[in-house]
Amino acid sequence: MTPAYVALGSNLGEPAAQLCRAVSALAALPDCTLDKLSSVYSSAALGPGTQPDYLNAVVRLQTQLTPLELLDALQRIEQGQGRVRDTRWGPRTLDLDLLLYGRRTIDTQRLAIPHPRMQQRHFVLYPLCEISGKDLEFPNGATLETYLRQCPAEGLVKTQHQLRADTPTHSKSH
Ligand code: A4P
Ligand code: MG
Repeated sequence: MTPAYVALGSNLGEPAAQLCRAVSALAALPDCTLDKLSSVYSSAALGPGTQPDYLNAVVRLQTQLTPLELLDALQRIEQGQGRVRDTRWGPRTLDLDLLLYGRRTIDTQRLAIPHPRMQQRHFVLYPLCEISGKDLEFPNGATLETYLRQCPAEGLVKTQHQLRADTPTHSKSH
């Protein structure tokens, strides 16, 4: 089993409900165990134009899927929740980004791990720290603490929403 961290984001169509549905779908993935869930955080949208605020969270899976199999699974979950890919950084019902996969580095067009922009994003780093601790090591040997020091939490608000894996969308098959 390899630990894989996944970032969840939504700013359309009842974001809190979208995140809970995504958690249920992640919990139901074959060859994966969902073992940690962060709090849900709110922040202003980073990107072009005016968009609704985002809700974000990070979860950890222990997985036997390969990185590409996991990416495929994440994209199927996004599509299942009505994700339409039009504008880059545009508003979305659900965004699932693979942040880290063990200590692997991957740099292809389809998949880049660690996620290339995660080190600059408070809405990724702080929920990640909540479930991994600040000593988490990146493939380059840097710790999460180093990145947190360079990324103020200003504008990031911990909400009362709880991530729950309720009402599984399908049963788990092995
Ligand atoms: N891809 C490559 N590496 C990865 C990876 N590690 N995880 C490829 C997931 N996908 C990866 O992604 C485009 C392509 O990236 C995929 O086809 C995949 O093969 P996408 O999800 O279709 O497009 P996107 O999300 O619009 O682009 P991107 O670059 O993932 O956007 P970001 O960087 O995730 O930014 N503001 C707040 N407050 N909170 C947010 O969550 N999110 C974004 C999206 C902008 N502003 C935000 C937030
Ligand atoms: Mg994305």
